[in-house]
Amino acid sequence: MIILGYWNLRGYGQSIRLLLEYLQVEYQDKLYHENGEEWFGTDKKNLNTNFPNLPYVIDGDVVVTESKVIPIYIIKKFKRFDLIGQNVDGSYNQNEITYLQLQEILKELLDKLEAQARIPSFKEEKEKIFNEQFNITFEKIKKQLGNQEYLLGNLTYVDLYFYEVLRNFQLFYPKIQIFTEYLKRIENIPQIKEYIQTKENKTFIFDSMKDKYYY
Ligand SMILES: N[C@@H](CCC(=O)N[C@@H](CS)C(=O)NCC(=O)O)C(=O)O
Repeated sequence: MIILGYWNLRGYGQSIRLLLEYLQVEYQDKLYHENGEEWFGTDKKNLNTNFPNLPYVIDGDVVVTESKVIPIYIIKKFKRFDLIGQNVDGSYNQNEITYLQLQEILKELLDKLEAQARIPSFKEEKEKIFNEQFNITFEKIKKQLGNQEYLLGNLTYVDLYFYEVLRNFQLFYPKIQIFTEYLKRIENIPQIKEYIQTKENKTFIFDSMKDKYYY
């Protein structure tokens, strides 16, 4: 059985959990306690890879780390090339490129939010920051989405990632409604719906980390 190892929080692990749920793969959601004892004390040293980190996936003898790479491993394993915008025969597909672009853009957006939210003045200035910095990117993504159901037309992993980015924005910007229909659409995918209703860990960030953010 695939083991997904990550801290007991959403973070870099959540969209990978959503992918495994979407694919209805049986997996162990190995959650590490925030005190880090189990991870740093034992498992990190014993993980059979030159690049031990969280999240990781263990699948038999295969160990994969790096949050952008793990989904590719899973998607290739289950031959769902469509979920990374690829054609089965490897021939050129513009979606494969747009997928990679979106992944970078969305990661930057999330990193920027997390960096900004660690600055004490964020609490007072967050609306201004949203309008001056984040909204520009959201407008571009809106254009990409257009009238399609998902960012590349059909569902890909980047939608599950974008979903998680939007959930983060909801936490820091509860009053701003963005991509509401799209969010609902993702949440209504049967496997995702089931996961949210039954297993989703509502704890967003460690209690200890909450102190690091201003919202
Ligand atoms: N580039 C890596 C970064 C991973 C990373 O920074 N992981 C953090 C949590 S988000 C961590 O605590 N890693 C455990 C460690 O450094 O041993 C990825 O995208 O997976």
